[in-house]
Amino acid sequence: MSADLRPDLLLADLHLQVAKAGATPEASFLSEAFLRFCAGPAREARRVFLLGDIFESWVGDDLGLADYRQEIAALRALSDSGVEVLYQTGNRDFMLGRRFAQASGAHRLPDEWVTPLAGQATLLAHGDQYCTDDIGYQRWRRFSRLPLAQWLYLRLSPARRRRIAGGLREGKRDKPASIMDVNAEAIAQAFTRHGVTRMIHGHTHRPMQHMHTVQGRACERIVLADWRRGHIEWLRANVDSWHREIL
Ligand SMILES: [Mn+2]
Repeated sequence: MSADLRPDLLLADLHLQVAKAGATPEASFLSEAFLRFCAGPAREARRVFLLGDIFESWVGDDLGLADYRQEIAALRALSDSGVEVLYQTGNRDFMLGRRFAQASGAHRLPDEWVTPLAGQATLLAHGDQYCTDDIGYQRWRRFSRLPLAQWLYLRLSPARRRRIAGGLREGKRDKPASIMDVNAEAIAQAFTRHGVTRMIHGHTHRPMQHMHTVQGRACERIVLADWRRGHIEWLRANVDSWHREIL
């Protein structure tokens, strides 16, 4: 049997918005771009990695499956076509649950995941866990991942859940840019903890290729771009190289 030469595609921070009557042009632009991606370039991949914040807001599977019906159907068609769809959750869509996985056919990965990619073991993450200078956020992150906190949240009314999610988005706007980026020490520790020399993450919306030296070893950190009007991007990892594809 010949080797599988299909590429892996990686994307993050699509921030897909709920498409409904009166939706902003931005919302439908992103949604249409995602549907085109799923029906087009993604079909040639071996694996598609969604590294978090696929959805601008996910307030529970009961509401999300209806809010994002088209996007989930597109993921289902993609996974049914034989492409492995894998995802991590971000700070916006960490409430993605089992019913999302069942409906989409996508498989959830832990918050840090090492996999062979473009010829070397690569650590994948959303990236918010490395923003350790934002102490308030890290405290919130720990709390919001507690099963009891999530259980209680899901018992609130839909309107209340949406209000809380909206309030959290607003609160983030006043923070200084410096604490919104990753912390160098947290990054070094992640390279060391997983024994890898390459990592790929999103979250910061600062697409870049960074070189780090960690315990004498050269390490590469690739930051994925967020999606916005006029800039749709994913990373294509081939057998032994990678590049960004930008629409
Ligand atoms: Mn994020």
